[in-house]
Order: sequence, then C-alpha cells, then structure tokens
Amino acid sequence: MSNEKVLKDLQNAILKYDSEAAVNAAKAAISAKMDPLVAIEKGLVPSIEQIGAKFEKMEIYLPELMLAADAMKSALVLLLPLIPKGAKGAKATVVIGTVQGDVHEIGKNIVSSMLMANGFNVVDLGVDVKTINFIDEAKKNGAKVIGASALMSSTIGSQKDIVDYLAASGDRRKFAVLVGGGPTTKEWAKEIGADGCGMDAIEAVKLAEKFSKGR
Ligand code: B12
Repeated sequence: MSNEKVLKDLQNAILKYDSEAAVNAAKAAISAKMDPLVAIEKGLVPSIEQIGAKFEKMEIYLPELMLAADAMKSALVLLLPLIPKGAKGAKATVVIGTVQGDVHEIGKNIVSSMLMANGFNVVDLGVDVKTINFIDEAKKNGAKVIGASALMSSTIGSQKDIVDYLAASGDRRKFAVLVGGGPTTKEWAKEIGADGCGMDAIEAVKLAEKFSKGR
C-alpha cells in the first residue's frame, strides 16, 4: 500500500470516529515501514485538529469528540511504542505532565515518546497534575527540565503558576520550564517567564536539548 493511501486511511479513520479502521491503518503504516512520527503527525494529528474545529463550531458534540479521541488513542497505542527508545546514558531528566484541571494527554504522550527516543529520561506524571507535584517530582528526580502541557484557555494559567512558584521559592534557576499544547504560544511563554514553547514534538526535543545542562 502506498504511503499516501496509508496516511489517507489514518486521517479518515479519525474523521469517521472508527477505532477499528484506525487500528488497521496503523497496522498498514507499520507494514509499510512508515516512520511512526510521520504517521502520527501527518496522518492522525491533522484529523484530530479538524475534529476540534468542528467541535468548536458546534458541528459535532462531546460524544463525537470522545469517539474521535478513542480512535486516535487506538492507533497511538500501536505507533508510539515504535518510536525507537534512545541509547542509554540519558541526556537529562525531564519531568512532564498535563496541568491541573486538564485531562488532554495525546500531545503530551507524543512529546514524552519523542523525548525518550532522543535519549532523555522522562518522568511522565500523567494528566491533571498539581503545580506542586511538577516541582516536587522535578526535585526528587534531579530533573533539569519541567514540561507542562495545557490544552484549554482555562488551564494555561497553571503553566504560569509553575514559573511563579519556582520564582517565589528561590528555585527558578534550577529548572527550565517548557510549555506546550493547543492554546500556548511563544508570546505566552515569554509573558509568563517560561523558557520556551514547543509547537510540536520535534520542537519540544530541540528545546529540551537546549536546556539539558540547565538554564
Ligand atoms: C482530543 C480532544 C479531547 C479528548 C482528550 C482525550 C485525551 N485522552 O487526551 C476529550 C474528548 C477527553 C476532550 C475533553 C474536553 N475537551 Co477537548 N479537545 C480535543 C482536541 C480535539 C484534540 C487535542 C489533541 O489531542 N490534539 C492533538 C495533539 C497532538 O496536539 P497538542 O495536544 O496540541 O500537542 C502537540 C503540541 O501542542 C506540542 N505539545 C503538547 N504538549 C506539550 C508540552 C510541552 C512541554 C511541549 C514543549 C510541547 C507540547 O506537541 C504536541 C505534538 O505535536 C482539541 C482540539 C485542538 N485543536 O486542540 C479539543 C479541545 C482542546 N478541547 C476542548 C474542550 C472545551 C474540552 C472539554 C471541556 C469538553 C467538555 N465540554 O467536556 C473537555 C475537557 C476535559 C478536561 N477537564 O480536560 C477545547 C478547549 C477550548 C479552549 N481553548 O479552552 C478544544 C480546543 C476544542 C475546541 N476547539 O473547542 N477533548
């Protein structure tokens, strides 16, 4: 099967909320030896973004949003583990999570996998992570970088809380804070005093590399 057809099948599976088709398309991508990141970023991501836009315009509702997310996750379960793990001798430890009140994890999981693939030791705290937990876990694990994902305008404020908390406790210089997720921008990162904003997993890795020896 051609790569174009595989990508089209991945895209359509999400748009049709079809988990079975998503699994089949992911298997086809694997058989075709497609780079798993290409399958994810060019196949799955554009469709879930289209779904988000339809949801915003109220052309679809929460049940459809959830079905599309399920289809996406079914394909990711197969594709994410195929992103090769980095060589031993991790570059640095990154503590990552989705901020408090936010359960969106798809982008954060892609970033985690890509960081691991690039030799980072990743401590993934999951979703709905309290500000203090990012900081406690970063200290406990000797991390140089804290990554905070937020997908909603109501939750990006928690990214600022992380920076402010570190500053108030005198620990700001110890950790680079990277932010990402749908509504975050470079301007936002600058405004809150974060060290960078990654628009995708490749940029997330570049930023983590930049700060892997500290700020
Ligand atoms: C899938 C989805 C869901 C799924 C999530 C499933 C899951 N397990 O993750 C479900 C159905 C559960 C869901 C629920 C809700 N959702 Co929703 N959801 C989406 C959707 C369609 C896609 C998100 C996604 O996965 N994108 C794909 C990934 C790959 O992109 P990404 O997350 O941006 O990540 C990339 C980059 O940003 C970056 N990155 C991400 N994190 C990080 C971190 C760091 C450190 C770095 C450097 C980089 C980085 O790299 C990633 C890889 O390329 C978006 C629409 C959109 N366009 O974002 C709405 C969206 C985020 N949801 C929205 C809403 C409103 C909700 C609900 C409140 C709906 C409701 N009424 O209940 C709930 C919220 C629940 C909660 N408390 O969190 C709104 C938010 C609006 C806003 N601006 O505030 C959006 C924007 C839809 C819309 N247009 O209205 N949602």
